Amino acid sequence: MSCRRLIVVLCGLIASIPEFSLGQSPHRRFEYKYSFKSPYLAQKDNQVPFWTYSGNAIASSESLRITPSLRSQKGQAWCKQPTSFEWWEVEIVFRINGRGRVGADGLAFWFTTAHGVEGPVFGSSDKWNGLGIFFDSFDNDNKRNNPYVMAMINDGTKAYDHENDGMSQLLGGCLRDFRNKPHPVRAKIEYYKHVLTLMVHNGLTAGDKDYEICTRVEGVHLPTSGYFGLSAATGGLADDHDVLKFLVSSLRSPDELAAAASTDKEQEEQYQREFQQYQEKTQRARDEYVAANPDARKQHVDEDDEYEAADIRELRQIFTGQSQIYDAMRQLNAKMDEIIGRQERTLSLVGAVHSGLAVAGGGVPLPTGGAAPPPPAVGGASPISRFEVDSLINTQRDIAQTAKDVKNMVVDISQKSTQLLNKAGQPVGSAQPVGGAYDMHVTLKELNEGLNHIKHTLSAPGGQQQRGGVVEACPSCLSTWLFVGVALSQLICIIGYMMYRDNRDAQAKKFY
Ligand SMILES: [Ca+2]
Ligand SMILES: [Ca+2]
Repeated sequence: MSCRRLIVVLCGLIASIPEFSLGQSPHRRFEYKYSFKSPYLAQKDNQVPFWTYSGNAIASSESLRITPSLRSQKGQAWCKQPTSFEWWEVEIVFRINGRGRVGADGLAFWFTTAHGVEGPVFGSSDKWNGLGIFFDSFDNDNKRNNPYVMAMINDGTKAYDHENDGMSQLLGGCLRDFRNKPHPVRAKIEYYKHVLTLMVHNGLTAGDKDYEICTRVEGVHLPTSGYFGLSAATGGLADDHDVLKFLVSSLRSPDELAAAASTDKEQEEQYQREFQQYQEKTQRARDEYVAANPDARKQHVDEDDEYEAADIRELRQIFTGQSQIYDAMRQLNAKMDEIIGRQERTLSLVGAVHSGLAVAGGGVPLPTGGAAPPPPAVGGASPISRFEVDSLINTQRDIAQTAKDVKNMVVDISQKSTQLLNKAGQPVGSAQPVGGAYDMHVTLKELNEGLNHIKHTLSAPGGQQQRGGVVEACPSCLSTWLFVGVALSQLICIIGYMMYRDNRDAQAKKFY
C-alpha cells in the first residue's frame, strides 16, 4: 500500500512540474560577449576574447587554468564588460584535479559590481559587493564537510570567515565532491526574478542533463548590473583549477519579451535600413573603383581563385601531378624511339662495313661519337642491307651442311662397297677392288676361250699322233674332275659378280 501511495505522490509531483515551469519558463538568449568555451578558448596571443585574466592564471585553447597545481598560487579572470540584462543563467564546466586525497583551496564564481583584485578569498579580494559561489576543497574548520559548494552574498561590508569555511555567512550550499572526476564537473547558477538556483553535475557521467539541485534561495537581491568573474587559490596543498566553459545566457520573462519585441522590431528595421544604405554605398564605391581601374577586375578574379575550396584544390593538385607524369612518359617514349633509330642505323652501318670488307677487301673506319654518320660509299656499290647479309650467310651455311652430308654419304657407300667386294671375293680369292671393274665381255670371252681350248684338246687326239708320230699320254692335270671343278668355280664367280652389280644398282637408286 505504501508503495502505491508513493507512486501516486510521485505522479502528482511530475504532473505539477510542467505547470510550474510553463508559468515561469523564461526566454533564454546566449550572450557570447560574456562567455568563453573550448576549443579555441584563447587566441594566438593567449588572449581570451571579452575576458581578462591575471595572477597565476594561464589560458590555452582547451581551458583557462585559474591556478596550476603548485603551492600558494592565486589567479583571477574577469569579464571585461558589465551585464546589460537583469536576469541571467551561467553554466560553468570545470575540472579540479590534484594528486592528493585532499586538495586546496578552491574555485570561486563571482558576480560583483566591480572587478576583484588579488586577495584572500579564493584568490580574490574580500568585502565584495554581490554574489560569490565557492567550490571549497579544503576543510578549514575540520568538520569533515568539505569539499563543499556554497553561495554567499556580500554588500561590501562583510569579511569572509575563512576559519569556519564561511558557514556563518552561508546563503545556501551542499556537500558535493567535485575533485578528480572522470568527466568535467558542471555548475548551473540561475538568477531569475530574485530567485537564485544552484545546480551541480557531479562529473560521473558525460550527459549534459544530469544536474542535481544544490540550493535554491528566494528573495535574493543582486546588483542589476555586474561583472562575472572567476578566481582560485592553492595553499600548502594544490589542485589544478581548470575552467573549460563559461556560458552566459540572459533570461527574459514572456512579458518582458513582448514589450521588448516592439522596440526590437523598430530597431531591426532601422538596422535593416542602415545595412541596405551601407550595401548600396559599398556597391557604388566598388563600381566607381572598377570604372577608374579596369585592370583591377582581373586581379579580383585572381583573388577568387585563392579562396578555392579544399576539395577543388586537392583535385587540381592531382590533375597537375598526372599531367606531369604524362609529360614525363611522353618524353621517355621519344627517347626510346631515338635509341631504337640509332640502333637500326648502327646495324645497317655494320652490314655495310661487312659488305665493304667482302667486296673491296679494305678496312673502313668505324664511326665514333653519338651521332650516326651517313653510310660510307664502298667502291661505288650500293650498301648491302643486313637482311641480305644474313641471307647470304644462311645460304653459305646450308651449302656447307649439304656438302658435308654428301661427303658422309660417299664415305658410307665406299665402306659398304668394300665390305661387299670382300665378301664376294673371299671364295675365289680373285675379286678385284672397287676401283678396277670387270668387263663382262672380257670375262665371257676368256671363259669361252678356255672352253674352246678344252674342247679342242679333247677332240683332236689323232692329229697329235699324226703330227708327232708318237701318241702322248693324257696329261694328268686335265682330268674330268678338274675340268668340272674349274667350270663350277667360274660359274660361282659370275653369279657373285652379278649379285654385286645388282646390289650396287639398288644402292644407287636409294640415294638418287
Ligand atoms: Ca575552506
Ligand atoms: Ca569545513
